[in-house]
Amino acid sequence: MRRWDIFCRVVDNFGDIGTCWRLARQLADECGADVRLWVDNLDYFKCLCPSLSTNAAQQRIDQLEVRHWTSDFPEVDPADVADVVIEAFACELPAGYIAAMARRAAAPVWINLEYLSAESWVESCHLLTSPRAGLDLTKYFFFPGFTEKTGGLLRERDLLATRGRFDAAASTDFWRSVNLAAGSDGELRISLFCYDNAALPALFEAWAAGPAVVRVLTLPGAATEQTGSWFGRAFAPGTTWRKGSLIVHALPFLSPPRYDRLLWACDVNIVRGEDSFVRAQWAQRPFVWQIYPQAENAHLVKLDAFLNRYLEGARTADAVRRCWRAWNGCGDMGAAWREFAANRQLIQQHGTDWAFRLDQTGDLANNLHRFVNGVSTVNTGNVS
Ligand code: TRH
Repeated sequence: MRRWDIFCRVVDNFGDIGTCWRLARQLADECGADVRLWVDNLDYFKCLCPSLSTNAAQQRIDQLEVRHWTSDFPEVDPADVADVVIEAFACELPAGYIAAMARRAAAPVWINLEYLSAESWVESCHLLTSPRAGLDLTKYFFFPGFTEKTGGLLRERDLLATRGRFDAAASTDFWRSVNLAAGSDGELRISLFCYDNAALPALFEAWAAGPAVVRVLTLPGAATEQTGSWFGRAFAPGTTWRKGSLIVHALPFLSPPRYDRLLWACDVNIVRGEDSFVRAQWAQRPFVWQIYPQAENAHLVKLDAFLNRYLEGARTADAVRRCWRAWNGCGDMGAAWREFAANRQLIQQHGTDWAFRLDQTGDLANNLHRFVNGVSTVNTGNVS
């Protein structure tokens, strides 16, 4: 099971490629896999990985082979089909590639890697199979998740140790690298990565009117653009604005390791989508999540499912729930923020305990690698 093909279609934003690239690197680094990553949109990928060429059909990025997945997918020789084929987030594989999978001497292990959800049905659907009609192929559904009955979350082997070594000096170095001095006592530093959010003006008002300095670091996209609208001026990386107790700096897009360090250095993180949401959990700092909005408010069910899991037994459950729900459009943001901030130390402790619990479920890349090896052993009849 050495050769892996991962297919990633970028729907929008950075989460699809951010997750696939992270998985690909971990499979190569920690599981010795030979990975080809097929991506249909290299422009989003380049934001995460500036050394990527957006013109190359094929290129090496560290130990990975990156292929540009275009609509004119090349003819595939069955021998060129990988041992393991990952279809990320139900992106439909090219028809010619599926035909080649069916003609391969030994069928590859075919995995559909699903989106992350804390809903309880995930446990019963994890590892379900779906035979491909007319072809001798089986697809397995692999769900990330928060319990040992799911595939777990992406977490590099050394992540928690590196996080643990990130001390005050490392934090000062990080701030210097983005042209800021270290934080002072009584000041709150908050990273802000979000979608367009109707609750943002109320949150800014609460910060501006609060007793302590709140220094906000906005990331490119809606966070920075909405901040510009709120201040009524253009806002671009490198600018700083102030109103009352609120100071806002616009940061450029950071490389994934530097984004992690920002999460570790801040007192509170506001994150979105899927991958930054997971990184915030490993950061072990109080965080607020804006979930990817879906039609008919379907996302609110997923938000509550996560809150129920995350806050089980937490003393600060009400404060966290109210703040997260307000940030996702349900409630009074200003009041909810004040309650969240007042409970920050307890929420911080809860985050550390939560990360420890998550760590017990293993990590997604290694769980997936183990599962795939189990399937291939059964398929080839090599059960010892
Ligand atoms: O960009 P997103 O909104 O992606 C979303 C979600 O994945 C969502 O579930 C999916 O349906 C949709 O895309 C199509 O948010 P997410 O998932 O947090 O991805 C952002 C990635 O960008 C993540 O890997 C972190 C990374 N990042 C950096 O590396 N540097 C940065 O400066 C920032 C702001 C993000």
